[in-house]
Amino acid sequence: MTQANRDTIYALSSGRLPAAIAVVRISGPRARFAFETMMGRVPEPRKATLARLRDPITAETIDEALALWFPGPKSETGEDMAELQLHGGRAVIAAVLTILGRIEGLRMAEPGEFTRRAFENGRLDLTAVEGLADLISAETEAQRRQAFRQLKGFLGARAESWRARLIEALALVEAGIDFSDEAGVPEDLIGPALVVARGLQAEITEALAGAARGERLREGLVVAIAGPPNAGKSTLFNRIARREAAIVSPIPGTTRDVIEVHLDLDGYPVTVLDTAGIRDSDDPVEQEGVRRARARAGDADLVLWVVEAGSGPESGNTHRISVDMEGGPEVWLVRNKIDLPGVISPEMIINEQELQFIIILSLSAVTGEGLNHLMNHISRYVGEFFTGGEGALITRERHRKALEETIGALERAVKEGPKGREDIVAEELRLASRALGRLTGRVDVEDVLDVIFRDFCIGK
Ligand SMILES: Nc1nc2c(ncn2[C@@H]2O[C@H](COP(=O)(O)OP(=O)(O)OP(=O)(O)O)[C@@H](O)[C@H]2O)c(=O)[nH]1
Ligand SMILES: [Mg+2]
Repeated sequence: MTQANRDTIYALSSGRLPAAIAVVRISGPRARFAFETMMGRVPEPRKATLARLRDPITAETIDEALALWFPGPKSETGEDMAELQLHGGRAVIAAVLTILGRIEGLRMAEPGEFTRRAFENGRLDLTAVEGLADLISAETEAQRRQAFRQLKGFLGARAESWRARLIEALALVEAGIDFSDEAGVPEDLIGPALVVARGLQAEITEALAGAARGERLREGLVVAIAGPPNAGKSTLFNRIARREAAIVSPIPGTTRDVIEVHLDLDGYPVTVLDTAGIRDSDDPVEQEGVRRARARAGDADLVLWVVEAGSGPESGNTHRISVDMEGGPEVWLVRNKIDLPGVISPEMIINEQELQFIIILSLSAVTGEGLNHLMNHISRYVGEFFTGGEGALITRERHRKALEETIGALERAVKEGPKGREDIVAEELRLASRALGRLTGRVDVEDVLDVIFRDFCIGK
């Protein structure tokens, strides 16, 4: 669709009303007309201007606002954009939106539509769009940093440069195919193309190595509290959450659903889960709770396996987790209720199963003794998980999939070898570049042709 016949969209872009200030934005070919209708003029570009807004039908003044005018294509969406900073009252905004709705060619924006237009007009690539979404939902310092880097093209620029090199390599091979019988075009173009492919393969593989870190930083590291019933899991969970988020009772089998809280540990996001006590039960509801507990603990990064310290048979349950979790999360043994009489100290642990754990902590979720020690251990674990190396390039499964696909195609091209079939190498390089193009959202075959003609000047 061309610029001129697109709908002009508008929306309240700021948060919940009432508020001190509310921001209404308008984007599209009729944005100028919208300003003229409401204010009788259009402010100077990019200069905050005080303006009276009037209802064009009754001529009544609605509000006095700051008006900003961003002519396209150098605006956020790439289109003409108008922005109003109004007093954030419900009636003010309702009146302004009503007036805008009455103007022909204007309609309310759909979710994400401003950003979508920015993408369609080439103002942002797909990874930057994702970075923007992440920035808006970032809850911790480290998340904010990662999202901002991505919005600014940390991944997009890398992917584009990989793709540019790939297209050069592809152009070499295609030139070999198309013009090999013509004088002046070198025969062996596959060799140099494969050198490029091999280099890219190594670089992308290295970038993928940090993928787990980047994805986790977006979603938060998951710490699951699990263990036998009545061990004090929910009590510990409430302590960590600093509120009564889960029900605690002396009746075993109290917790059924998985409950979660989000924490900010030194700027890193952590999701803590409380789960149902794991035991065999005839109650179908409890069975489901246990199934969920096992599943979520199995998918967690770290499991705190809580038992009653010195409770003998209960700690015998510890073997179950080590069986369930093989190759899965790291598991720490948390011996709870050390305030109760008859508890043996950790140095005295003679139970072989307990000794299998790398980290054994003793605490009382009721008195709080030993809790700091646990939190310090968790902080250190989280810190170690996220640090090391520069910021992760890959933050989503989508990125990982696209890059894995790229590497797969590069691998197949490289395997074909310099003496291999040109058409196969060309096809694999094309697949690789398409996968990269999907990453940034810029799949375009035209640029392959551009490079061929630019570099070889065939001129016929
Ligand atoms: N003395 C003492 N009692 C505790 C401690 N932690 C928990 N309890 C008590 O143990 C009982 C069970 O606590 P919960 O936190 O509900 O245990 P849970 O592991 O979540 O139990 P389920 O949800 O049934 O699996 C409650 O009566 C708690 O008050 C502790 O450190 N010391
Ligand atoms: Mg519980």
